[in-house]
Amino acid sequence: MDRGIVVDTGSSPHSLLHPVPISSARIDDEFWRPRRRALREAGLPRQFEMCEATGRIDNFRRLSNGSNDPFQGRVYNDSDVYKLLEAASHALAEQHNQDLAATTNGVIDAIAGAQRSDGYVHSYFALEREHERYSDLTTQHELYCAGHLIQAGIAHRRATGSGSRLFDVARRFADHICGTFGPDAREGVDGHEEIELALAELYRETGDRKYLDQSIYFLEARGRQPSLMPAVPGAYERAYYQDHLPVTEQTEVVGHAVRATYLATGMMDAALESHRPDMARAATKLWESAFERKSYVTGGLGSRYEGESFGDDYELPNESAYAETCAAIGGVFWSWRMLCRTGDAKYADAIETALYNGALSGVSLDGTKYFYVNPLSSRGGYERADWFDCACCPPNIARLLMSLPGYLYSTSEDSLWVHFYAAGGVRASLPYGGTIEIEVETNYPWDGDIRLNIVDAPASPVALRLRIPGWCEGATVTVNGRGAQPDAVPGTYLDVKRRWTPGDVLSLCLPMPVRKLSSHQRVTTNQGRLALARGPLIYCIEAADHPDVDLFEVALDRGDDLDVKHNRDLLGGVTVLSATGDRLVGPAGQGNPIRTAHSDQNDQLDKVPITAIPYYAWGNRGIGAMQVWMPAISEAG
Ligand code: FUB
Ligand code: ZN
Repeated sequence: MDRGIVVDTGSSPHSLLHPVPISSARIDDEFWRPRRRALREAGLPRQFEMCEATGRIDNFRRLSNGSNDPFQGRVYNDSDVYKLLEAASHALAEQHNQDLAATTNGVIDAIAGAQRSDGYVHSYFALEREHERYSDLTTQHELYCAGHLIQAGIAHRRATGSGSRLFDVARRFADHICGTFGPDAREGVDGHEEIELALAELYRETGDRKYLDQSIYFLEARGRQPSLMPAVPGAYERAYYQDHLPVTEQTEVVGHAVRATYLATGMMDAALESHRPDMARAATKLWESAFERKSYVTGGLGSRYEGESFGDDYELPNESAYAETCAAIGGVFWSWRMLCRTGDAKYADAIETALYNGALSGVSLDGTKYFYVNPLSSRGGYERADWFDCACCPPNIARLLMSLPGYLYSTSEDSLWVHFYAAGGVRASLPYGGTIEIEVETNYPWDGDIRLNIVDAPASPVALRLRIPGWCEGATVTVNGRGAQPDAVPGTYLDVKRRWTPGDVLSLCLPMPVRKLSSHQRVTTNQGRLALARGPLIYCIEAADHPDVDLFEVALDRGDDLDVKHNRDLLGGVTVLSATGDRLVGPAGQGNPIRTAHSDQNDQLDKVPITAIPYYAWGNRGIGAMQVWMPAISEAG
């Protein structure tokens, strides 16, 4: 119990970093607190209502109440309920809530009632379809659902203690799976990865090696010749399922984006838990492919609607970006394990980008509406929804944000690592002995001043390892008002090691000038364009701030400075960037999409005020156009 985040690498022999449990870290800031509260108080209850209204929970009840009611919805609907239970469990771990606990227990009863006598649980493959069990692992998500049940069970046990009924149900199903699949039993692998990471986590939770072996079996069952995934009607080509090559031979991230991120996450679990440098090597290559050549500036992953998939290198269209919320979240899970194994700050940078941008945009400010697809440009007409037929994203963003305290800090040897900056605090045991407690004061991400107040520390020296984000030039540190360390290199952790005493104050300043970003020349849609960023936030312009302007005619001057102002009354409090931009007006009579090249020079420029808001906050003021990448002009020539 109380080991916190589902990604519990505490026992991982090949992890450099050790986790700090959710309940040992506190987030108490103006940025995360309101949105996490909105999710906890409005979003989670609403998601439970939607699961009820759409028959997702009745699907379980029909197996125990003798009603013979038909199954409702999509074959993988059980997984939405499990992810929601996981989110609720994280919320309960942090703060008890009578209503949430009661709702959670009611749903757990329904699931427990649906478990078959041999441990199997899937509300679709039951009763009239019991005989179809495991008949189509390629497309039917049975082990995917099982994985989410296992993760939910673990989170519930960590939140509530060893008597968790959900955990018992999940473990029995895991035992059933271990007894069914393997080299000496039935060979098989699921078309949607998820069981792999869940079984690795179950190994961490129980110490029973058979779960890790089973996870590795499923990893290695991918990409065999011939495939273990039958090409059933309606199936995609093998690369969609990452089944085109053995996983350790894959070097380019391909296929369905959520599947690909979950696969790499599972590979990293194998690398963290057992001696599998081959898995780590392959996952590292895949990470470079995904994050260095196929990732949006927002941390969005997966550029194609077709197959919800990764595209080619630098294929990153804005308006037709897919960038599913779940894929950005999968990228966080994956990068977190890369970070745990290496301590390399570039993985933390990737997590931060998704957290503040392409994942966070998945939920509305009030916590009750969701994006599935996260474009970087919209002509309007696109808005968040309460729910979806395929509702994978709402509970996924909920479970990520509810587990957020577990991502802020890690420990190693005599060090406390501070990965992400949020007001609050942490009390952590250090592997070399002793406990360190700090209070954090900051207004991050709106400014980069961070104050760490030492509350408690061991008598021996402790290193505070502070992440200097890759975007931050000129960071400075003082201890008790005196300059401590000159070299704060962007994209590294800065070590400040000393004997700390209660009352010591470490101040970190991360300057946050506005940054104008451009794209690699191969990102064709972004040529001649720039995007705005400040600190970890990517900005966009939205119609609501420009009522009389067509956003697609707005350009920014490369040389112009932008004003930076915090507006407490806008969008829950945001720092906005403003400038005088240019409205591009084409030469008279030239409405045709194709013009002679020289006529571009005749474009007229009108001055227009531009206001940019953080990308995560767009779409909270009605339906309207939005742009991240804006045309850039150079008036100075
Ligand atoms: O197939 C289950 C989930 O639904 C996937 O992860 C999402 O991409 C959506 O297709
Ligand atoms: Zn999704």
